[in-house]
Amino acid sequence: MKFDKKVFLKDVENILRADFACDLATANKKELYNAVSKAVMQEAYPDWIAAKRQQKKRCGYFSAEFLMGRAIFNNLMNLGILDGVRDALASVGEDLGQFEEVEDAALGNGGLGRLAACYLESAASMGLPLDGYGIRYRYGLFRQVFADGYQKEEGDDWLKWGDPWSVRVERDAAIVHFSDMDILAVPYDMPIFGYHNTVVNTLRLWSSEPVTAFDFETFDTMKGENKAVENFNATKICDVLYPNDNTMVGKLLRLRQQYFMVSASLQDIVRKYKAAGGDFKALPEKFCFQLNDTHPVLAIPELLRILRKEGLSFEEAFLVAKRCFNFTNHTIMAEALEKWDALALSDLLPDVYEQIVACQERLELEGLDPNKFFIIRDGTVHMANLAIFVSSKVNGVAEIHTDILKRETFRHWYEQYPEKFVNITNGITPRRWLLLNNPKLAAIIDAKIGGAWHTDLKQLARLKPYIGEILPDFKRVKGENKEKLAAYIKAREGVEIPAGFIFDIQIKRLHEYKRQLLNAFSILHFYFEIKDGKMNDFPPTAFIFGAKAAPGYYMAKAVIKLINEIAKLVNGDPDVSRRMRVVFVQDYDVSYAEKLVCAADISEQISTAGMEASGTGNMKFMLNGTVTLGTMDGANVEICEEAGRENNYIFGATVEEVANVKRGYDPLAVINADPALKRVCDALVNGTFSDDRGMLVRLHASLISGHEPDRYLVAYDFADYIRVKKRLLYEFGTDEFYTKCLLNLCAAGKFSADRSVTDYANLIWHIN
Ligand code: 26W
Repeated sequence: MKFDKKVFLKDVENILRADFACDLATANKKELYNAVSKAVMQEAYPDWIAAKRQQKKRCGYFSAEFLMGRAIFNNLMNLGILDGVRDALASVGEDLGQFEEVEDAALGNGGLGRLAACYLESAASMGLPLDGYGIRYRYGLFRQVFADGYQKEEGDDWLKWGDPWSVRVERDAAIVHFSDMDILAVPYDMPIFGYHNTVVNTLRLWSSEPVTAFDFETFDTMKGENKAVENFNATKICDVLYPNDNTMVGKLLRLRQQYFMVSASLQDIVRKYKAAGGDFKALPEKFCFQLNDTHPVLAIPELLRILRKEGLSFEEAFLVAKRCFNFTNHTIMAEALEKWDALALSDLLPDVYEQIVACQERLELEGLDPNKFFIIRDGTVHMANLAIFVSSKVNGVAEIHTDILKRETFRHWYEQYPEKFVNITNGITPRRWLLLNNPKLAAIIDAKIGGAWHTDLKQLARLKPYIGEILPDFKRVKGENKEKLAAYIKAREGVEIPAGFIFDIQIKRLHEYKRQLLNAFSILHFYFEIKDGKMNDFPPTAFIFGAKAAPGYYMAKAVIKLINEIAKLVNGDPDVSRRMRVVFVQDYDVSYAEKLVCAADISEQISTAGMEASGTGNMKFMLNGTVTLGTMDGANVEICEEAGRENNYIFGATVEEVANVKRGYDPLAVINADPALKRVCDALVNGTFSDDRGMLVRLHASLISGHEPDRYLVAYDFADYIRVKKRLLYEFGTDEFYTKCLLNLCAAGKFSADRSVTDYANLIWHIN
């Protein structure tokens, strides 16, 4: 984008006057933020409007979550005006950095939502016509605070800074029909700017409003109909994002949310397609839809419903839908696979349910074994099965994950329809996750190989011959990033972390399978060793955690409490705190991640093998020149393929071993046979820690008793983890070690979301 400082400041001043009745001299931070953002938006409108008019085939990315993070810096960077705006503001005595206080748009939980955000950015940067469709939650993911080491949740009022990057598009409003009420869906469009290329795609988020407040003239079909006034507050549908990551809660409100977003999106798309004179049987030539996990799968019966109303036979509609939809699975955890009670669904959405029944009948026509192939069974609707049956392609998100889908989770379906299944390994956008969050490292790379890697990440391989040369600069920049992070942690958490320590970081949602507990156990073990004088040469290390636990996930919250207790013990013990610090940062989010990722020495990716579909945090660390301490799980496997296993620190049971170990596994025997492990486990229940809620006792019990004791093999992998982690800590700091870091960076090319979306475009969407 062309940038003229004078024009820009004039625009800002005009907006300040019109919207806030103030000027540059008197505007507060929020007013300035809104005016600056809107001034940029004004400049971008022509390209955006032009893009919306394009006729070529587009893909809709349907997702219940988009974890966009903070928009302003990313948008300015992609438009090529980051420095221009910074200078312009500086010339009037304002610091662009002040907008670091602006709330993240946290309309997502974790990996799945952040992936959607990365894909939108990458598609725009690659010039691919991909638009996001989702929900404009009034409150995003809860804000986390610790009280006495226990997690507490607070509402996330992300709109309190305003929403200058969105436009309300009332003309595209749609009415969503439930059996007990009608709800108005109003879209808010957010531009998605490609990197330095004038492409502008759209993220369309739907907001729910009462129909009664709306101008009925817009809707011919509604004219004269006397709609009952709802006693239900329509805005409730979009009130809040469900904070569960990986566990299905069968709440009717969630079902309403899911239908609300897909119905509004499809009604709008079909309405425009029809107005342009489109033949419905040719719809797949103009549109396809990627279903981001099962959450938007009601789109399938909704499209069938709409097409049948338009006069297509079921078979015709079915064939159109099958060509339009594709489905991505993001987890093999059984508790996350969505299923809905058939009665509840048919009560709330009778016309939609009818289409699901028709799909079940269509499936039966294929003459397959009904014990293996079903959509509705025993009064339950299986959303993943519906998605597989009525779609063109089904994909997993890393090689190992897709293999497990084929071999286990969806085995029968794979054997029946092998051509449907493809792998698309996840990726991350290198703009946000290197250029923006680590500009000094980016500059080192630019100076050696130029800037082509910004949109072609495989170019990083060309840095390999220069590793020796850039080593000193790399170390210096890493050190500076660590200083910055340490200052930030001091300010936010009140914990002192010497920047000279090794920064060992685990950041991701809190889940038992991700095994933050295993990491905590290792820290406790090192603590005891240091106390006993057995590790007087322990390399000074800061163990840093960031994670939110679902509010109803008891065990996850117990792990947070444990780690906070360990932090208190370690940091408060002068014998040990010279060699170790522990901090669990509060309210970990995308913006915090940006600061942590560029300052890490060790990336902890330690899930039980077979459980982490891919992971994308692992890629962010790698791209910032960090070694992985991890299991052979998810994309870690491919990271080792690309960067060399010898340049990372791999431990633990493999997928095959996990399956074997689980037969007749006796964790108590493992614990009793290992005095170091026993000591750590005992600490949970022998009064080492304060815990007035008895959480740690239950954590302990989960390892040794119950239906499936130590389900995630913490005890089994403990010894190997300690062995490899020790080796890593003692190897830290040599030139050899930093070379490993840079070899990882050079090999990160595969994990660009630019590659992922290009794969989707070629193999699945057939768009360009
Ligand atoms: C219905 C409850 C629910 C909520 C969220 C079920 C499932 C989910 C998501 C599928 C969980 C999720 O975010 N999965 C993560 O997706 C990432 C992107 O593909 C992967 O990198 C992570 O490994 C995977 O855990």
